[in-house]
Amino acid sequence: MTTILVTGALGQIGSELVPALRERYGADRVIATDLKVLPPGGAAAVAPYGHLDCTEPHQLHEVVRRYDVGTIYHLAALLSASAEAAPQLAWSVNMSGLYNVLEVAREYGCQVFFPSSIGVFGPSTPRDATPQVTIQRPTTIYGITKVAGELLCDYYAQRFGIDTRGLRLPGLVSYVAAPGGGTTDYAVEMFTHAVRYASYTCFLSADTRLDMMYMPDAIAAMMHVMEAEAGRLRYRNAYNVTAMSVTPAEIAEAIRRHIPGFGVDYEIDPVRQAIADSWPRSLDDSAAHRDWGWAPRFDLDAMTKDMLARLKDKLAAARGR
Ligand code: NAD
Ligand code: AKB
Repeated sequence: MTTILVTGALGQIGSELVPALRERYGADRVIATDLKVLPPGGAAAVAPYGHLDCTEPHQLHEVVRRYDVGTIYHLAALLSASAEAAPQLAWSVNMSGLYNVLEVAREYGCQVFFPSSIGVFGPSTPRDATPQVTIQRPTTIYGITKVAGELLCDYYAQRFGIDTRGLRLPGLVSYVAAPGGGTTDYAVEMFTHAVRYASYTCFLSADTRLDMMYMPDAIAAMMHVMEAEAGRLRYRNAYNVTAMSVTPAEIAEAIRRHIPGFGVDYEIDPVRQAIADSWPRSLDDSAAHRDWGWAPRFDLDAMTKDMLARLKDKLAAARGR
């Protein structure tokens, strides 16, 4: 049996994907890797863990060869706001990293998961019920790397027969690890600030509508598309998936049903607002429903209830330490 390699494993998604993969396929079969150097003793908690810079092809080769890797979940990337602050680095990590992963996959015959994003769309894309196949002319460096990534994954599938699969993920909401430099991070911050301080200053305007998804649904979607029968996948790279289309004001209102005094004010960050304004307000993910049975479990109210309960437990545990 081959093993599963996860790059960028210490980030928002990897922190929950790695335990889910280990639960399903066995703890020893999932190798977590990241650029981050763990503090002394820290590696034991996520073992098997290795330092891996995906822009260094020889490091990837070494890990794939040594652990007999058969599947790669390639999560390492700079997200939209971080990428806009460092476009050259974003190109290097997001494009060279993916190219190196695809090359090693070609050499060793690995299956590859590529997390694309709603960032592949731009101002000329229809913004409501954005179709699966539509205009993709993003105006961010993040979106450009994600469109190029989708195309590169399709190329490796067609040209070299590599089993590449991807999802266009919306903003992900989670409580395990903090998000890393995205435009949709406000949603996670709003929940954590609601529990800690009962107030939050939001960097997007109250009526900015974007797609979101709770992390358990995102993890299920990734594992589901990777296990789907290949013949059913009409759009390998990548499927639109969503769970809800919401604004900051609507999330705040949902939180207020549990924390009545929760106060939100708005101090717009022009960079992240411009990114959000270039993205869809809602996605049409009917192709994913049809082709491989995608169905989210959490809507806004279910996510809000679970997020607040988990965050309160986390805070209580931290205070009891
Ligand atoms: P994150 O920023 O939380 O984590 C990314 C991880 O990659 C970090 O731990 C970082 O240390 C690591 N990394 C950075 N450069 C690296 C390098 N050169 N080599 C190896 N590791 C490196 O991101 P995330 O939210 O976990 O996202 C993972 C993937 O999913 C990304 O490709 C992102 O574009 C995509 N995605 C995320 C979301 C979301 O809302 N979180 C939405 C759509 C798509
Ligand atoms: C970001 O905001 O950059 C990510 C994404 C939607 O790709 N969360």
